[in-house]
Amino acid sequence: DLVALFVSDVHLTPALPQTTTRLLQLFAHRARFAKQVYLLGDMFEYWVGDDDLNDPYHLAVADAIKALTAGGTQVFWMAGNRDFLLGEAFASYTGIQLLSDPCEVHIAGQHMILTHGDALCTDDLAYMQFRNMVRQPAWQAQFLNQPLAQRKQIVQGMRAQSRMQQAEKALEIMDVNSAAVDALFAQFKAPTLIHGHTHRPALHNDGARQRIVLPDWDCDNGQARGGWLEIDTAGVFTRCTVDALPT
Ligand code: OKV
Ligand code: MN
Repeated sequence: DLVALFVSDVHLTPALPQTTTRLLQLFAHRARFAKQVYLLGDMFEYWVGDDDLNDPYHLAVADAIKALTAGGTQVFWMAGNRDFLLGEAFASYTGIQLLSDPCEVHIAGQHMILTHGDALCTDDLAYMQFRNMVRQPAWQAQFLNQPLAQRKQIVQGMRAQSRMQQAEKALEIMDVNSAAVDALFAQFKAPTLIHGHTHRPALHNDGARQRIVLPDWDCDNGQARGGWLEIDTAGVFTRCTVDALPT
């Protein structure tokens, strides 16, 4: 029996209609049978503030999450490096519960650590600096104080600059730092770590501990990338791909 399901890095945007459809299918079908759903970051390609919830695309996604929580499934949300500005207004509209990063959970008798994963990429010094800046409440308050259109423009500018420097691709494939992973395992003393972000889906098991890396999604561009992780009542994990969804 399905207990919980873990998803991250869907990068929802109207520019990826097939990816959006697949995620909504997951929410409408398999996820309904889970007691809990954990959304572990970068569900949106970017999020500039909860006042953008009026956007019909964002509203459609929010309504799909709302239908899940209304059906009795608990939905937990952890911020990624693209949607860290999602806040209480979105949470109360959809019924999701916001998680801090990292966080410790016990599910189906398993003690585990959940994190988005970007904080583990400590070798990327420039990104760590950027992250420290934009995660500060004061920085966020002044950013959110600007008009919605201006915020969108700022983020589009960042994205264009990132593409221009071809930094996006190079940095996006950067992997976790193993000392940062060791420190996280040591801090929580849990044998299991689940994260996304790196776009390197894998199951790393060294006998003492396991690190499960969730896949990124891209069902457009002629690809069928994407999937989620399930845990059943016996505490057994299953990795599922988008191919398992109804067509
Ligand atoms: C994505 C990464 C650039 C890594 C910014 C609010 C802020 C979203 C954003 C801006 C950057 C994503 C959306 C990009 C990933 C990089 C560099 C390294 C390690 C805000 C919401 F700051 F304005 F509030 N961002 N872009 N990197 O250019 O696509 O993942 S991005
Ligand atoms: Mn990410």
